Amino acid sequence: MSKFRSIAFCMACMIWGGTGAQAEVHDIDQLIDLSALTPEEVYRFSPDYLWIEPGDSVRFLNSTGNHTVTSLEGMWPEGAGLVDIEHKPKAEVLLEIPGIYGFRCKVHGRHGMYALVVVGSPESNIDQISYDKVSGVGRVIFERLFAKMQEDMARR
Ligand SMILES: [Cu+2]
Repeated sequence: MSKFRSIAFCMACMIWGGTGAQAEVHDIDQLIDLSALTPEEVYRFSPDYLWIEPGDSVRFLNSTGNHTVTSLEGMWPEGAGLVDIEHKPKAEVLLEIPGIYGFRCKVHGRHGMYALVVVGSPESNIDQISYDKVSGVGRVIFERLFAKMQEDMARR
């Protein structure tokens, strides 16, 4: 296949995806909301939970100041590339491998700044989820996020 044709083919996969569905880009913002009542609401990802399809991307906004977007050890599908974003107003992450992805802010993780993204299906790593790298308040946050995920699993 010529170089031109292989590029054209790849663009077609990106645009149309394997199933014919168009890949989507989902925004997750990073906030410092000083009007919030609790520390875990002051420092947060918004939204802090998404269920997306393989091949979709998450565009993280405002990884600036002290915020980072960092893969959470113990909540990351095997084989998926690690993420570590800082000092970027916008950064897009393509998520192709199905599973549960945990994200933390390195600075505000202790205040519960975590997010959970399910790509396709949680099956691949749902049995290997570990809270070892999550602080006390993080556990409370993840219990809420996992409850949302279980509601979605029941619906699917
Ligand atoms: Cu932060």
